[in-house]
Amino acid sequence: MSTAPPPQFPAGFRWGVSTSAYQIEGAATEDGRGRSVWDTFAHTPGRIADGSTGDVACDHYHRHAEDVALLAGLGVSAYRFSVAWPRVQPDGSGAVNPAGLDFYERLVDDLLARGIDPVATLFHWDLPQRLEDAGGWLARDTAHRFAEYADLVAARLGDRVKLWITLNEPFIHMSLGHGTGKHAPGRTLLFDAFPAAHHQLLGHGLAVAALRARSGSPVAIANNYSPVRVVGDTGADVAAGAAYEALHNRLFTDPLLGRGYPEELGFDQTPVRAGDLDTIAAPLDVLGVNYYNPTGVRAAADDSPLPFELVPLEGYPRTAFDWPVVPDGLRELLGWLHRTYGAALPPVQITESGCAYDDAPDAEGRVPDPHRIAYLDGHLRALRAALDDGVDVRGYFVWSLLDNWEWAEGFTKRFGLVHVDFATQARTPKSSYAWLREVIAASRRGPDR
Ligand code: PNW
Repeated sequence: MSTAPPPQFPAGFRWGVSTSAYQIEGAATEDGRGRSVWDTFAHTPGRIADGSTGDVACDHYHRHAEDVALLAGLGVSAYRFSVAWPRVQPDGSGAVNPAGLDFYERLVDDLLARGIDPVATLFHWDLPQRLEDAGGWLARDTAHRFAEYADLVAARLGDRVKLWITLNEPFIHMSLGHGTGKHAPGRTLLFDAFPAAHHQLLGHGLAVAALRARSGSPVAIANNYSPVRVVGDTGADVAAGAAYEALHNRLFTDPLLGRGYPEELGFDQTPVRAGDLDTIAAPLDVLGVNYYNPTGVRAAADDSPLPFELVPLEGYPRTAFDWPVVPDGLRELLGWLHRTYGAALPPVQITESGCAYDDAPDAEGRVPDPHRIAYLDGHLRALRAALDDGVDVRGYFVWSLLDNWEWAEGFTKRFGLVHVDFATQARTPKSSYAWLREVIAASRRGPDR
């Protein structure tokens, strides 16, 4: 870690932390909540590394007041949470569960009372199981159901949520949820998962219109990006890098920013109907960027069904997830977005950035996490460099406030600024929490240090 003071950011820069509903809320069967694909998946033996489920998770549904106090103590200007669709509409369409909307209204009002901007993600992968039973995101109708749900949430909270995020990481939901089956709903369609991409994007576009009709707040989507590092120097390696870039970084962003789907991927365009691309390209106020690490890519072996092979990047420190720590990748990525999309690129907010380490309390009950401090310090310096390069970045959200239920990894990966003892639900701010609090406070004071 650099010993220089952390860099300064412009006045009005949005400091935040992010979470998602299924990863923290628990209370899976309370107050009328319906089942989601993640309830089904987590309760299927063999799917989750430690056999756990999100039934209780961080028990945030009952401890939200304590968690909002932790946000206030950190001094963030914004909090990104997600609304669980099956809490609001247990069957994914039709009847509304008033207790679900009441919960998010209490949370939003509590945040506002503390001077924290509520940033609401409408879909962070927890599709109502009833909709999955009717085809899920492979069915076009799900896009219309999503817009109906967005309208319901905005009708209640449209005057108080300060930034809407329609979808979280539709690429991961398509690829891991519908391509490889590592995530819910566990489909293994490989490249035939494209309809799940198109229908998510169509749902996004329809939801943008619904949100604009109900709320004056800006609208965004949160995509994950990974700068591509070609490993090898043959023409085939370079071509493989370009193919992976089209899949991971452009499949969703090209159509969102008015360019249509990248043709070189050769996806069957049957699900794309007249007018869909215009709906999807509805202007965005902000592009949410989730960044974790770059990806090493080289040409695949001749007998591979894929046009590329992913290879671990050597020579970097690694997190507990075995992801390489590459802060410069953030600057590289933002430069790539800036060059690739030019004037079509909306202002950016980093909607997720963070790392998992095996953090545990020491003999004094403190939780030192110097690796996370070094990680965040490096990424903030890279972000500052990207601003100096001319990229318009308006904020930085850390994943995550709390150690939480990390999808297929269960409770084995701790991403929090706050340690959670899952046996007692005790929350203990880690040393990174105190560090970030000082960075935010210093940034607010301005450059006279
Ligand atoms: C994101 N991958 O997920 C999600 O938005 C969060 O809910 C999650 O907790 C966080 O990143 C940390 O994983 C990802 O395998 C899940 O490349 C998997 C991958 C990337 C992002």
